[in-house]
Amino acid sequence: MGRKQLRILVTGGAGFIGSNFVFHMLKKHPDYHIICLDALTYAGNLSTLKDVMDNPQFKFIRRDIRDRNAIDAVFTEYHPDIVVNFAAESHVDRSIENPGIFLETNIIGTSVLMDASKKYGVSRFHQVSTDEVYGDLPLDRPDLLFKETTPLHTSSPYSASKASADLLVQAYHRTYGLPVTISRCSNNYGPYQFPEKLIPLMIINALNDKKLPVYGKGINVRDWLYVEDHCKAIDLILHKGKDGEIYNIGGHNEMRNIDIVKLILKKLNKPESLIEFVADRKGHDQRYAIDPEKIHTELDWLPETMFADGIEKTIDWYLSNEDWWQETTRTNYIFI
Ligand code: NAD
Ligand code: TDX
Repeated sequence: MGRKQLRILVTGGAGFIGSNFVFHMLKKHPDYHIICLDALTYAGNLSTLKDVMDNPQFKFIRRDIRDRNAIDAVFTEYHPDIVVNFAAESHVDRSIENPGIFLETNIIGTSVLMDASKKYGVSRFHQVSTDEVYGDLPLDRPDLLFKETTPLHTSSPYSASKASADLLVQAYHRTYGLPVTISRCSNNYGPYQFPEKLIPLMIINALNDKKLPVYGKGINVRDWLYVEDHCKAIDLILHKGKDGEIYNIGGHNEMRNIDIVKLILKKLNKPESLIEFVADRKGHDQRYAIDPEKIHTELDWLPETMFADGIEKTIDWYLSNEDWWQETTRTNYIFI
């Protein structure tokens, strides 16, 4: 893909990773046009985008990726060269309570976007997927990692819906020749993460001297990546990735939930007595661990933010942006 003033349609850009991606792209490629499409569900927050709303290269449109007519009209009006699909229902606990909306948005919504991409023509459809499509790894086998060739083996309705979308993306590539790429990233953390996810929930509860609910014994392992590193990896895939390929993204940073919770309490100078062990998540995945060798060797990507720095920056961000999380927890239904 040569240098060109690309028009990129970013779906789910009012959410956590999508908004960080919008910021990254406007900064890194100031000549690109970014069209941000988001339905503003409970997880989407327009105030997140306030600093870029007046940027002439940026346009926000409130649309639902399940709405075929609306999506068709968006493609007619904006002619995107590239689509990056972040839009999704993303919280595992919600998928266990109410799977239906996950199937609608994550599977049907993705197919609606790909139908429009096929009809109007795009040079790339990029699907933002997750390491959860591989299922989990045992805690006592640190030698095992998820590779791009690891079979899909999902646990929750959320991960099953994301894996279904991945299969559809591959089907559109093989059947219709749609130029696609898929990235599967490990757990992200950083600014603007909705406070139902582990790290922001624990920071905010600790600040409010509320109990910190740790599922089971807290020994489940996640592989954490600073959100900016994820955004840089997607940018690279758009420009240098090969059609039809899948790229795992992760930084070899495995941690137990309980250790993250204790670290947050320590940084905030709060007592460990705030920790409350609660009933385990149904079907709780034990361990995720990404092998990022392919994106490293083929696209020269490496994570830049070490966890010690990233968690510090993240805690500082929540400390200085209380307005954001107060507003988002007031206006949107969440579990805290
Ligand atoms: P998020 O829940 O913070 O944001 C999702 C955004 O999508 C919200 O702004 C929401 O309003 C929007 N949205 C939801 N349904 C929509 C619809 N029908 N039409 C249009 N917009 C809709 O999620 P996130 O954590 O930023 O995750 C973004 C993507 O990255 C998801 O596809 C997720 O599966 C994937 N992912 C997330 C992580 C992680 O750790 N958070 C890791 C790997 C992959
Ligand atoms: O209150 C909690 N207590 C707790 O112990 C919450 C919310 C979570 N947990 C545990 C469950 C997990 O083992 O912490 C771990 C992380 O939980 P989440 O933040 O809900 O993330 P996870 O289930 O790992 O999924 C995340 O990573 C992959 C994102 O939400 C997904 O969108 C992404 O695909």
